[in-house]
Amino acid sequence: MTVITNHMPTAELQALDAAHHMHPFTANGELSQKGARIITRADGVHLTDSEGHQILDAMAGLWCVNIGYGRGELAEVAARQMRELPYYNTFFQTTHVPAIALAAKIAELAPGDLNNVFFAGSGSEANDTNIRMVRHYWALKGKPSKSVIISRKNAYHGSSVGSGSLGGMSGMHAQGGMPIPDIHHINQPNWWAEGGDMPPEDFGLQRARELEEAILELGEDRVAAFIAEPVQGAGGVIVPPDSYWPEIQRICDKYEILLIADEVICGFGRTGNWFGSETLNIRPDIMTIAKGLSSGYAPIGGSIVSDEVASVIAGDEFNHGYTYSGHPVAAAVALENLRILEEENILGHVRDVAAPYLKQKWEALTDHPLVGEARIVGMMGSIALTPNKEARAAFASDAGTVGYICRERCFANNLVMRHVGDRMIISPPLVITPEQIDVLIERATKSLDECYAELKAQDLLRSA
Ligand code: PXG
Repeated sequence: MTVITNHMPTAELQALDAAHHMHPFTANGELSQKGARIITRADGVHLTDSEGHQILDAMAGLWCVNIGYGRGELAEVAARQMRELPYYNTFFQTTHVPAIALAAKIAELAPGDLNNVFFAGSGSEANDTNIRMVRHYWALKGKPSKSVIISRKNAYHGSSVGSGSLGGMSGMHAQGGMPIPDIHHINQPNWWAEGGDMPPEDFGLQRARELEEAILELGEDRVAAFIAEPVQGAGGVIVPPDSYWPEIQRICDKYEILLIADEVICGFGRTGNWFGSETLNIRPDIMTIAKGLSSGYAPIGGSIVSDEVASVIAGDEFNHGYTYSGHPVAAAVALENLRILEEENILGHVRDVAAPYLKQKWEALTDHPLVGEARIVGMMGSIALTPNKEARAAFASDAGTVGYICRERCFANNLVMRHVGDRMIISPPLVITPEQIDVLIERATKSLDECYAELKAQDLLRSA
């Protein structure tokens, strides 16, 4: 196969990138010394870089390319839509066919009475919508004091000022004046790192009951909503103990608290159902969606809103919206993506083939001396690296030192497997085959072996 690399040498492109391109979540000074890896094309589950390396993308881009790369149908639909109606807005009492059709399709797929869609350009924007919508909802119901949104530490809900405030990433809150007022964070259900001597199920209950404690402390008349990812993604694929979500649901039902499920990663097949809320048995009032909605082929996000909440919001002008809310090209692409997910029974492939196979191989990684726990739900998994499994010990080095070494080994072995602190995470395209999963595991194991050798050589196998 002829591999098309680039019209310019890698070094020249890297120099231009370093000179002009500010990367997100990156120490750009450091990167410009090193040079960014340049991805030139992709097909199926594989990326090609400017040096011609074929890389297995076990992160599906940034958790989003659910149907895999290279689906020409989406390109066709985008081109057709651009010719027909490249842009029109959905303000001022207008609409267009792609937005209508996509909203109707999402309403059909979403569970319960989640029948109403407010479009955004991304997950961050959608969560900003949610902040304003839930507060406005309570104001319209005559309870304007219900403005506090409870979220969790180490949650990720986006990077705008609002959504970044909802998120519980301390590194983000430390920069740029976040969080905004009336956001409250409780602890996460991360048993491996924080469960101490408790059995996981007891720990799950204890962490869920922090929600109740927070509601009672703040006052029920102050709390508007609780927001959480069914399974925390960017926080390190933290799968909660089974006891956690039923207790959260009970608490939200007991008090007058709206439940927002952030489905940006879990949605559109990632957990084996259309929504993570179905897999984890959650009944949200609002869902945040993005990423897998278009498999990342076009930027689009949104909020799926219950009939109850939508009917209250409909009683007033909601002074909120984005130029690209329901963008026709993005909406048409998303609709085609949903067609492919549905008609090719990709969720069936996840449930019956890919997820069971991956689970078996993934959990076997705990045989490796570096791997403490392995957790996986559908097609999102994590392993905790540790110097001492029995003690569930953290490394003596700064969190992320070991994870970074492992990630560098993965990159060198043509595998995109990320690290969050000292956890390694995967979220491959849903269409990955068992043969490709074998390659993934083979490269991951080789990388773990090399990482282990490097830790030994550098005397980094010490416990905190
Ligand atoms: N909610 C969740 C659960 C997410 O994972 C967002 C909201 C925000 O979506 P946008 O489209 O505004 O990025 C996300 C995004 C990482 C990483 O390092 C994860 C995300 C974004 C960037 C980096 O894993 N998730």
